[in-house]
Amino acid sequence: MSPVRAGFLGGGFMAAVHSRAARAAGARLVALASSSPERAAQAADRLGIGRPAAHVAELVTAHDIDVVHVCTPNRDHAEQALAALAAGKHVVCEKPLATSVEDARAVVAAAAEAGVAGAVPFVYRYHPVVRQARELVATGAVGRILTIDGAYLQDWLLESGDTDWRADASLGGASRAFADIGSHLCDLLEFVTGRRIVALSARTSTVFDTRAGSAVENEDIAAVVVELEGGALGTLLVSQLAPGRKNGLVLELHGSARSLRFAQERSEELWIGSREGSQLVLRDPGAVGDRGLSLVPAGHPMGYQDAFNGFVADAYAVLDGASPDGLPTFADGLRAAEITDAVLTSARERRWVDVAPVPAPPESPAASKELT
Ligand code: SOE
Repeated sequence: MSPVRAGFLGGGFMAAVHSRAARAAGARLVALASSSPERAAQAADRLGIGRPAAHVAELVTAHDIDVVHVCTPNRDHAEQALAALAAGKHVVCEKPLATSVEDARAVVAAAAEAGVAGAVPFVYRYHPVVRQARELVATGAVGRILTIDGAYLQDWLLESGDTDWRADASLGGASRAFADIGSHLCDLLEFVTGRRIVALSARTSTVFDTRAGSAVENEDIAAVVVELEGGALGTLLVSQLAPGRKNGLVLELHGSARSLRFAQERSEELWIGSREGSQLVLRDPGAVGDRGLSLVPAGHPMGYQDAFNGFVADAYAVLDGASPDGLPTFADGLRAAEITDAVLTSARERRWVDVAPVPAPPESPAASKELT
């Protein structure tokens, strides 16, 4: 297939990560649009992307673009994804897919209708040891899953002077910490265990009423108790005010035979616990589940950008008609919106809330639309 021709909306940290991954996947980096033509020109130059676009509409309708990467503030994700889908583009949209369940549903429906691919970067699925953990659960090595202990802790919003658009509910959405990083934790939990969250009870807190002089209307912290299909119970803590935790995503599960623990800041390791003794397994290309995600031999640490590169390579493979195992699609973006909505409802009404079951995937000729 001719190289995928990629366009980018947004010029910040995630646009840099997406563009590096697109380049690694062999794409042509055609154009970038941002909040102004000047910012687009600066970002296109900094990221080595073909040309700046005057605005979003120009980019999503460009004849020489096949895939649009949406890397803008959360409020714009659904609208921009819908515009790209309406133009027949495949879309890789940063999470959250939308800031409401209703908008997320609309994006899922639009992608199915357009018969194009839609992916959302729940990229922690792409660490090889995460696939190994998933395989150990799927093959029964862990036994019956009994409990989950998960957390996603950061410290970049620890001080009242720390802020960015995520702390503005009109740009980031009604949920901040949970929608931003709790969504990764829940996606990883459901992906590794193969079991859905069926009910939850949540509390949230906002430590500072204002940040850098602006009112704050979304949460800094979420504590959630979850019940999974099959009866497993779990506790999840999400905070962006945990000193010293930079990107502290941790998932630990306890089965009737073994326990597993993955810590993203030590992404080459998988802890496997048992009553007879425990082991710390290092990433190994020959391990079950690796599926070719290991790009280098054991002992040569891979990292976050490698995981992202694996995700984008899979997202692009769909354009060739492939169905990569474990690719997070728009359906997973909708799932995250449903769980986030349940967390906000539970915290507001101080009660257990059932989480909407996952609908059957719509029959769609997704990505059957070969690139011309
Ligand atoms: C900021 O919290 C952030 O960049 C998230 O938006 C990403 O999804 C996460 O992977 C790292 O932290």
